[in-house]
Amino acid sequence: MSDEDDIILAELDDEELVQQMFDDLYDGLKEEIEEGVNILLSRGWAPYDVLTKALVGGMTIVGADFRDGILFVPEVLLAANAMKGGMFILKPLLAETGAPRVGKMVIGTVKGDIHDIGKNLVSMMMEGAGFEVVDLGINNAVDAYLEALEAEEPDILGMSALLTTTMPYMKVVIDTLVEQGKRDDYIVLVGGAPLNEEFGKAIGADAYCRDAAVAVETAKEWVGRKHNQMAG
Ligand code: B1M
Repeated sequence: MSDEDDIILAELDDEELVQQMFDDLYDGLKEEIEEGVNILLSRGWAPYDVLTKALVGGMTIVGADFRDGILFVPEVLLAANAMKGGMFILKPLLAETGAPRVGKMVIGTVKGDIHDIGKNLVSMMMEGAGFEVVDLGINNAVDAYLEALEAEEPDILGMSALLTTTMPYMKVVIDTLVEQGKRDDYIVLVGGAPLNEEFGKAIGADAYCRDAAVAVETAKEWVGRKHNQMAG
């Protein structure tokens, strides 16, 4: 999509640069994405704005063309890799708020599902908001969640799923917690593009989180509520 040879990113204005980053993400150009992120930061952009406006914005275009059969898995993998390059630069900046520790979360993508960009973003934002995050990675079976909950004793269990075929697995995890009498020990938050509030309720989660910012707000609210209950 882009004619990289002719373009010097630093010479573009903000709007042009973001458009160019959309093209570069589409083309899976990791170094250009990293450069674009650094330029926007040097111009005073907040790390969160770089993340949502340039990177997530670009990935939305990739997602639409993937859905429509214009892009295929290898190309989307390259785009994902480029996005991760940008996220790697932003991660310490998002975590740099100096916020006191407000709670702990274990999070992982469910069994059968290898999408991790959204989950990683949620982890980064939660860390930035002062949560300790234990990230279990992708393709987690129920035992992986249970072992981590036992070992880490978090306030929150977070689960991510990006496929309509894998999202029902969240219910398997929650049902197992119920069977073992452990469901009420944790706040269960779920997220991922195909989910919605109704699904979250139906599987017995405490809340569905539309995006990473909502995940942070929801986590703070529920942890605050839990601590108040314990205190009174
Ligand atoms: Co996949 N893929 N993919 N894919 N992929 C989707 C999800 C799809 C919607 C594309 C499409 O058709 N438009 C489609 C699913 C269709 C469906 O089920 N209805 C799809 C498909 C079909 C597949 C394969 C089956 C393709 C194939 O092999 N034929 C395959 C499945 C592999 C598997 O998992 N078993 C597959 C593979 C891949 C890649 C490996 C190529 C790559 C993943 C790379 C990676 O993650 N490391 C990939 C990608 C990149 C996508 C799209 C394009 C982008 C996903 C993404 O990263 N979005 C995606 C299309 C789309 O979603 N528009 C697609 C950006 C990210 C920031 O958003 O993940 O939604 P998201 O996360 C958000 C919120 O959802 C929320 O907060 C995040 C940040 O704001 N959130 C949470 C997410 N998890 C949360 C957890 C929480 C809270 C909030 O816990 C508390």
